Amino acid sequence: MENSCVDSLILKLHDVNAVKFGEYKLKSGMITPIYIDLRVLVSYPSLMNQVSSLIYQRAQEEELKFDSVCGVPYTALPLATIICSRNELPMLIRRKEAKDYGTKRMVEGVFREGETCLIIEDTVTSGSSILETAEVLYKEGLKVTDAIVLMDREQGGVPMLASQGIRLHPVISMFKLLNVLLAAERIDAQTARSVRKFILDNNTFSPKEENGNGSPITKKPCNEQSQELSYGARAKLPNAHPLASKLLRIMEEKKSNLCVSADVTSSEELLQLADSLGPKICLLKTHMDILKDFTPAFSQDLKALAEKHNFLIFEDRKFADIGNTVKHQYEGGVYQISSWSHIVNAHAVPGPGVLKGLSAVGTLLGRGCLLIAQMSSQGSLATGEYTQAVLKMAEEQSDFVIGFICGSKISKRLEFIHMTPGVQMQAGGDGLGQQYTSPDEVICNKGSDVIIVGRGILGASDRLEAAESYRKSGWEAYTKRLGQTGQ
Ligand code: S5P
Repeated sequence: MENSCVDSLILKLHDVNAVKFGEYKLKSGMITPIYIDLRVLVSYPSLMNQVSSLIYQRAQEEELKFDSVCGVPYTALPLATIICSRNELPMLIRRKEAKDYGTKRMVEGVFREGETCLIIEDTVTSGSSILETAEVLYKEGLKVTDAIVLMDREQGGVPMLASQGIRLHPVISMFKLLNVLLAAERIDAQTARSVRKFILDNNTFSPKEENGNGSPITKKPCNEQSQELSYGARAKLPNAHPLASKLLRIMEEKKSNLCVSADVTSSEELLQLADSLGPKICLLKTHMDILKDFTPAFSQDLKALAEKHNFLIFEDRKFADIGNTVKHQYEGGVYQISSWSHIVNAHAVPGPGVLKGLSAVGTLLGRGCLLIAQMSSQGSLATGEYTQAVLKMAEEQSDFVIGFICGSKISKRLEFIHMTPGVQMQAGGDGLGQQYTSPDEVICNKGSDVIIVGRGILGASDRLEAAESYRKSGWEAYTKRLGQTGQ
């Protein structure tokens, strides 16, 4: 879906007061700083048409297969009608109450048992009204696998419905809406921040997992988890950064959440590693400044190997300076990092300027950045409130930040990728402060997405065999987390 179409729709929704900022009381009694009221849409026919087209486009993008369409009453009913009429699709109407005469049917329209119905909804908070409609359809023998929503408030609807076997595809999500309104100066940074905070603090699906000290979320043990989406499903989230989507797709395709940290000092050895371990990994992490013989030609060879084996390159540069300096460090100098590395990382210490400087170079090239939210080394200062501040910085610049270097899952936003270094099969350390955790602990219990392994593989007598065993462990921990087996 064209970003510009969604952006212009967001501005129009704001024009017609379908999105309001202030203090509004919800049905639950809760006070919200943002109110979405799409009931006004019926008064704006061209907007109705635009919204209906985008909803239908979303279904096409996902290549959804269905036999009929049902709008959740009442606001989504006319939207479903337009979609069905324009595209000549059979529609079903769900009654709110069974009529007390005649057929007593809860679902009007012609259908056969076992057919699939696509649900359309205007706004989702928890996902409960979609589920309610799905349950009525189930009772009639219909199947519901997917739903499309115009506006997802990102308060737990996607994972809640996923846990019930329904994939929810939003056209607009709350964070996207805020970014567009902020960029267009319709709202100020303070308003955007307070809405973001409200949304993050009021997740309806999983209970609040932060403790009062602002410590990061650590996942419950695997078997107690319910909020999970596969890497492949996360790749398709509408707000996912294209590079994050690409990495998630690679992970799903190659069944690998392994990033090898290729900390070797000769370029020949690095290329040999990339070529031999390439099929096992989703990502190759480098420290170019430890190579004794770097040349620009070498970085091009590495890029070619990344294409050959379908992995991404992550230069672990840990930028930590003012925007203007990191811009030069990223683009120029000996290494010209931005020309060959898909992903880089940065410390949040300098404040948001570090990301502004990097994104000035990286955005046009389609690059992405990981923020260092926690470190694996003993005595690290990146904890507690610092980690929380990093999280906020990432949310505010999610058009360039694709995730985190961290010890455990710290953000509930499924678009962010969590990567964890300090991984070996056996817990322990290296005598210089490094601390190791096992792949199972990192992926399954801590809820991270990618294991970063250096010496666990480089120090093995058979590096390929070691890489395969880390890939297998990481993947098994992930499938365990998803509650699946045997992949
Ligand atoms: O907190 C961190 C962040 C990073 S990026 N701890 C880390 O160890 N790293 C990097 O991960 C580190 O620079 C090294 O390249 C790799 C870990 O290597 P290993 O040999 O200890 O697995």
